[in-house]
Amino acid sequence: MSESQTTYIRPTAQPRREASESRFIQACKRQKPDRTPIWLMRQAGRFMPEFRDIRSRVSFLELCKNSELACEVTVMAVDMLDVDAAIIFADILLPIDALGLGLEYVKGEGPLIHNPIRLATDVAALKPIDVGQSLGYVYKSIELTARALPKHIPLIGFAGAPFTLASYMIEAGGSKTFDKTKSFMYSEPEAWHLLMKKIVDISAQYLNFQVDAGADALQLFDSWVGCLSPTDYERFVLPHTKALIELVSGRVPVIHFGTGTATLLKLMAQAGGDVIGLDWRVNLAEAWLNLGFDKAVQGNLDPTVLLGTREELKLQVARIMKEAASRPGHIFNLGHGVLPMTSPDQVKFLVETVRNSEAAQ
Ligand code: 1CP
Repeated sequence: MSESQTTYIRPTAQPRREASESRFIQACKRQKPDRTPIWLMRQAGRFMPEFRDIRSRVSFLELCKNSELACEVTVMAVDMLDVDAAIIFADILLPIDALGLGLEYVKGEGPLIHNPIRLATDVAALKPIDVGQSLGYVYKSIELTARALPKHIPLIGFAGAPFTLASYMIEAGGSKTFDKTKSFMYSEPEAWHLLMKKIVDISAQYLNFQVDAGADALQLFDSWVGCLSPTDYERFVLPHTKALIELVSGRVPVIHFGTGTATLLKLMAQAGGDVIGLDWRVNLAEAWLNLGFDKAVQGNLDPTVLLGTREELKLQVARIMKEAASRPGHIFNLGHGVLPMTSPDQVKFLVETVRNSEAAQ
């Protein structure tokens, strides 16, 4: 699958100068912005009544594939929450749909993949896809959203990291133990590495294509990679994630995020990324010291703190700001996505609290 096979559907978008000089992008580059930027993973989602209202009329996949609606939802979250960055409304599993593995989102149960990868022959049978054609709707969503957003708000494009994407393909959905993924990895190492290479190839095209469409930064979600030991990460994941990040680097900042990764952070940094996303299980100051201050960091409030009192929320925000110590290169975020039962008012209160935090000045 070579670059030349890709038929990008539109020319490269016009650069958005103000967004590319925004406080979020400055922080990604470890410059010192006027205050700590904040955005939230899953900021456009089920915690918002307006989102649930739209979802009552269209299925999740329809929403992702309807670029006008995807644009509306992305911009709505920024308008309502007053955050410093937008993330395009899409899903990490869309390339699985494009690959023809039969992706379905089952109400109340999450994603289901009808034709999972179970055998080495399933990996060999995966055909290259034309990203410009099969995921062209994401290009269009980004292009529309980059135009619709306030000039100074950067737009984040994203993809699942190779391990997390492979885990969905093999498990046929979400998992707690990742037993099928790991047993495939251990018993079919050659097929595993081929699968990871195929995912890297598609994802590199997909992410570069998002930058062409107007994304000002990229985030790689390795949400479930924390289920691996450091040695297994090094053997089965690192070379592939590194190859992917190399293929998309140098154009816009890249955020490399995972959860349960306390023991993997240094290896993740080795794989690459301008910014490393931290979950709440680590102390931000210690994690940053361990990573080295040549990386920016993003995080790391526990999303469940939003379900507690405002006093507790203020305490925890103050603690995180203190851990970041006004060092250039901190982007405030949750340690994982906003939970669906979160009150929108509490999310707005968090954004205001970070904005008014003394250490943010
Ligand atoms: O309305 C619904 O029922 C759909 C819920 C939903 C939403 C709002 C899904 C299904 N995906 C999304 C949007 C989404 N997903 C966004 C854009 C919105 C935003 O962040 O503002 C992004 C960035 C994602 C990324 C994503 N999808 C991840 C990585 C982040 C994370 O939470 O770790 C993952 C793992 C997915 C898979 C996925 N998609 C949807 C669900 C319910 C899941 C998780 C399933 C599981 O737990 O395994």
